[in-house]
Order: sequence, then structure tokens, then C-alpha cells
Amino acid sequence: MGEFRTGYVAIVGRPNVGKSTLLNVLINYRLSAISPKPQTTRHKILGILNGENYQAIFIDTPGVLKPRYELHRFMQKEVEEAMETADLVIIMVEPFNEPGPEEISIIEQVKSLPKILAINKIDLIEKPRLLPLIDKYRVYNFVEIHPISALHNSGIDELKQSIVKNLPLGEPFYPQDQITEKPERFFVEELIREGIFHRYGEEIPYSCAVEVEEFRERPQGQKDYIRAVIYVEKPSQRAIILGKNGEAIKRLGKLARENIEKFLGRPVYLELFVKVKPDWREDKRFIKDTVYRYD
Ligand SMILES: Nc1nc2c(ncn2[C@@H]2O[C@H](COP(=O)(O)OP(=O)(O)OP(=O)(O)O)[C@@H](O)[C@H]2O)c(=O)[nH]1
Ligand SMILES: [Mg+2]
Repeated sequence: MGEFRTGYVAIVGRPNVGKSTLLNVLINYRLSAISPKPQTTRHKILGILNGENYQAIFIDTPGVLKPRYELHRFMQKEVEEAMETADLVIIMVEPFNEPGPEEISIIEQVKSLPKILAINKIDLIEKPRLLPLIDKYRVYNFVEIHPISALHNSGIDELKQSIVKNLPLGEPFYPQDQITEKPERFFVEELIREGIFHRYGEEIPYSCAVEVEEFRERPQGQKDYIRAVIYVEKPSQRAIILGKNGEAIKRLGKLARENIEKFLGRPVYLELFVKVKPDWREDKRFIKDTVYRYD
């Protein structure tokens, strides 16, 4: 028997750099919500990858940002907790600019841990720009620097190998068949939220929180029943979510249901309701008891 390596690997970086895309491609499973808009992820999300001689437990995190709402402070706490748990950190950046104050501040937050730099979205830049950029990052003490495209699955195998190499020795923490730690309900909520991020613009996705109130398995031949509430901050947002004659929410419901069915591998009946919870993003109690109730 060779050596077995096990450890937690936090994926951190600014909003929208592609952290959740990377988590999903690493574990080869559509686990974490992805959208073209920043601040999609609100929770730390575990994705467990088992190899022949390793178990890598990835932690996707919300994008690092300056808090504007109480909700943001909770999101930043998730990032801090992920870094505290981690044995190794992947710092993800975009290739469009040289390291600036934001990148450097994230690098400085990860003090004593080994860190790997993933320069993502390299499909979007000219190749000759890459080497000078890598050079700029060399001074920050990364164990390795990997140019990748999470979206196009490029450079991922090399990144994986370097992650495994840098994991501590140890036995696996989780059973082989486990890929994450939060319940199905959480991921159902995330798929609805992801749908909202894709379907609605402006402030709407940021003003929404989703709670599955009922998730009932039904006898053979009948679909599971899921009832979920979408919380918004204002009546005007409720009207936008619903749309004219309820058409917008109908389309959202269809998209979310299809993705939930893919995720669960079985058909479901999904019912969506919209409730107004004024200024919930500043409401500690609500954030704690609803948004972060699985933590
Ligand atoms: N072109 C290109 N786009 C990418 C790549 N990786 C991710 N994206 C896109 O970047 C956007 C953001 O991706 P996410 O994975 O949601 O980014 P994130 O860092 O998790 O964002 P937050 O959760 O908001 O912090 C999505 O539209 C992705 O499709 C890549 O390698 N190339
Ligand atoms: Mg994300």
C-alpha cells in the first residue's frame, strides 16, 4: 500500500472568477450554483473527490468582497471558516489584470497555508500575455501556479495532480460514496436560486432567498412534492418575480424543476410561492435561521 493523502482544499477568490465552475469540474458533478453574475455563491459548499490514493475535500466559497449588507458579513464568515478548515488553498484569479490590491489582500489573508494559484479563464486571453502575468504572481510564494480554463476543462488534470501532491498524509474522512455534506433540500434551494440568477436582472437575484418548506416523498408512481418560498425584500420585486399573469415565475419553475430532476435523478412536482420579507438582507435573525440554517 502506498501513501494515502486527505485534506480540505478551500477555493477562494473575488466574485465571478469561476470558483464554483472549478468545484464542479473537479468533482465532475453539477453541485455548486453557477451564474454569469457576481456573488452567486452564498455558502461554503463541500465537494468530495476520491482517488485511488487520496481524498480531496474541496470547499467552494462566496466571492471575497467588502460587506455592504449583513448578508455579506455572513458570506465573508463562510470564506473565513473555509480558510480555517483548509489544509491547502486554491486562490483563483482572472487573467485580465496584473495582481492588484484585491488579489493581494486575498493572498495576504491566507497566511501559513500552502497556496496554489489558479489563473482561470485563459481561453479569453492571448497566449503571449500569460507568461508575463505568471511572472507577476511569482513573488507571492505559491507552491504552484496553474493557468486553467474551468469552463473548457483545460489544465484541470495538472491542477488536480498538484493539489493531491500538496495534501497532508492521512486516512479519508468521508465514505467513498459521499460527495457533499449538506442535505438535498439545500441543493434544491440553490437550483431555484440559480434559476433566479439566470432569469432575472438587476437587484432581483440579490434580493432573493429561497426556502424549501416541504419536501415530501410520495407513494410509488407519484412524484415527490416540493414546496418552496422565494423571499424578496419589496412588493415590487414580488411583482417582477411573478411577471405578467404569473408567466415569469412559471418559466422559472420549469427551469428549476428540470434542474432539480437532473440533480435528484427522479421526477418532482415543484410549487413556488413568493413572500415579501422587508430588508431581509439586514435581518440577522432571518439570515441565520433561514439562509444559513444548514450551517
Ligand atoms: N470564458 C470562461 N468563463 C468561465 C470560466 N470559468 C468560469 N466562467 C464563467 O464565469 C462566470 C462565473 O462563474 P462562477 O463559477 O459562478 O464564478 P464564482 O467565482 O463561483 O462566482 P461567485 O460565486 O459569484 O463568487 C460564469 O458565467 C462561468 O461560466 C472559464 O474558464 N472561461
Ligand atoms: Mg460561486
